[in-house]
Amino acid sequence: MRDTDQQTPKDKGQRTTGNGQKITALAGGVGAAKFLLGLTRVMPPENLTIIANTGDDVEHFGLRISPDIDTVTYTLAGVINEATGWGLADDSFECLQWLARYDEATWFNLGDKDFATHIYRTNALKQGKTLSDVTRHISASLGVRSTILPMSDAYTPTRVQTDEGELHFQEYFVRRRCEPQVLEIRFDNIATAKPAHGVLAAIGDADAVVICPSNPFISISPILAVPGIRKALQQTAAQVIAITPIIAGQALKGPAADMLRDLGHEVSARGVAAMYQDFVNLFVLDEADAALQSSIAAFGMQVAVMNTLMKTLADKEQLARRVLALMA
Ligand code: FO1
Repeated sequence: MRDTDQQTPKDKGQRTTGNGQKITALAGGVGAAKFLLGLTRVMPPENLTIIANTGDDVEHFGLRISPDIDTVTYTLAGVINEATGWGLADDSFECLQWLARYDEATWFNLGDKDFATHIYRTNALKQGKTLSDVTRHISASLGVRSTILPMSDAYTPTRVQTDEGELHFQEYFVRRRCEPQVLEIRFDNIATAKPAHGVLAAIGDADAVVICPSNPFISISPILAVPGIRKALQQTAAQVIAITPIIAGQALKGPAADMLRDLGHEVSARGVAAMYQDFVNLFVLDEADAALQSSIAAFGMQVAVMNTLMKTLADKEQLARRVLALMA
């Protein structure tokens, strides 16, 4: 439970209600994007600010790639490849195939249209623009009405220490398909990174902050590790709501369950709640895990139980509506 503020979660929820609520979300990639799509369909998208993980960012072929920012942006713009959850719909891979002729690595599947985003970003960064500037321009150009902020303008790539040595997160995740055992995770340059402009205010001024159903180690922890962000979450008067990324001991996508195990945490939604207990007021648990409710409440959080599986657009909207109702 936060130590700086004695308000109960219920008191916090009474600050503002209805469509005027300002909501800030901490987001990773695919799981977060699904929830945020639902959210933007049941609330005014302009009232939503998204703080996106950039720990997954990678420099590849000399280009700066920001997968989580792009996944959220493309999803909210309606141009995401729905089959994969990342990349652009109806893309082709001619450029990558041609690169293979020069013996370049092709394990990271960059589509031809997607390349344009990375070329634009890299060029703009080279010209002195910040990642925040670039992100704003790309999202505005694609018609996204919510605000998307990178967690930081600094490049802080996630390094995964494994039984095969240290790997960039994308090498661990895509090239090595999460097969190596994870020993430790660290974020380059994080000690000197600053929250991007607007990030701390978005947390401090929100009516509610939502921690999206994202991997706690490689999607949410990099955001929390930017100096000042975790403290802002502990100190905000906003209700802080986390949605479980783990259902019945399993991650819907990606290595969250393996990482909980490898890094010595309980492999359950309770294991995730324990990681967030210093700043979360309310934990959203899947109904499959209803039995964990009282032991998570013992961390000093309220617990809400609902279906958190988001297979269809209707599921995404329903989860978003139910999470919004917790704020009313
Ligand atoms: N994920 C994969 O599993 N395989 C890929 O080849 C791949 C390429 C890729 C290219 C651009 C992009 O924005 C995302 C991409 N992703 C790919 C997804 C990405 O690795 C992860 O979803 C995130 O970094 C974890 O949130």
